[in-house]
Amino acid sequence: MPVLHAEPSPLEFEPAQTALVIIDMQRDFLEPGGFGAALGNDVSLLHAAVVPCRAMLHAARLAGMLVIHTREGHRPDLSDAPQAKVARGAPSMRIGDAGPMGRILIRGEAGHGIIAALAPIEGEPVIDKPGKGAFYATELEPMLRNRGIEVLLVAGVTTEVCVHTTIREANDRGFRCVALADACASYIPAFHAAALAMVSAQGGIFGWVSDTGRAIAALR
Ligand code: TIU
Repeated sequence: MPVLHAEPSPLEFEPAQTALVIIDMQRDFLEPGGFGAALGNDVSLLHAAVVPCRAMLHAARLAGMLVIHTREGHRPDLSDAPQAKVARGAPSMRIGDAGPMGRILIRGEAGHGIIAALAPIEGEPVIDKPGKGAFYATELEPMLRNRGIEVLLVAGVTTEVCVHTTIREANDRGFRCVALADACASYIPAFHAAALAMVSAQGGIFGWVSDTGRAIAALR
């Protein structure tokens, strides 16, 4: 069985029981004029994750692993958007407002789409999620259980928000999670580092931390 070198310990994994989960690599978070920018963030900070995600995606496809993509967003009528989320803070544009890539964080709009470099292909499920975690109000858990998935390699943005929430949700459900450090990114670099440290601390309280170089080497 392949061994993934990781902190705090090596992890044996069966590729057929492992999924690559790429979180929210959407134009709304990575490109100017979307939700991330509306919150006042420098979206260029997320670009560091694109090439590692692409390399991991390629390796996972070659290995025949399950690849799952997620997108954060809401129905056009906002019926699945908590008022607390829509009203929060003082963004330049709120969820549902019209922006240069269409309505902010709304399903079907250009900004809601996954960036071209990481576009899903036939057979790769795309999970539309209304929250931060990919398990909340989605079909992700049965999808993983039905395929016998036990290990999740997790990449995407942002490390401390949707990636971390998903890893926490998965950990409580019994999945072994590996955060791929270089394939994750945050608008706040100190939070990226802290979020990764939190995963592997205390003997791996939420899981493991590795990187795409080590994960791709393990699949060879
Ligand atoms: N996908 C995700 O992380 N959603 C966010 O809103 N992240 C922020 O860091 N704002």
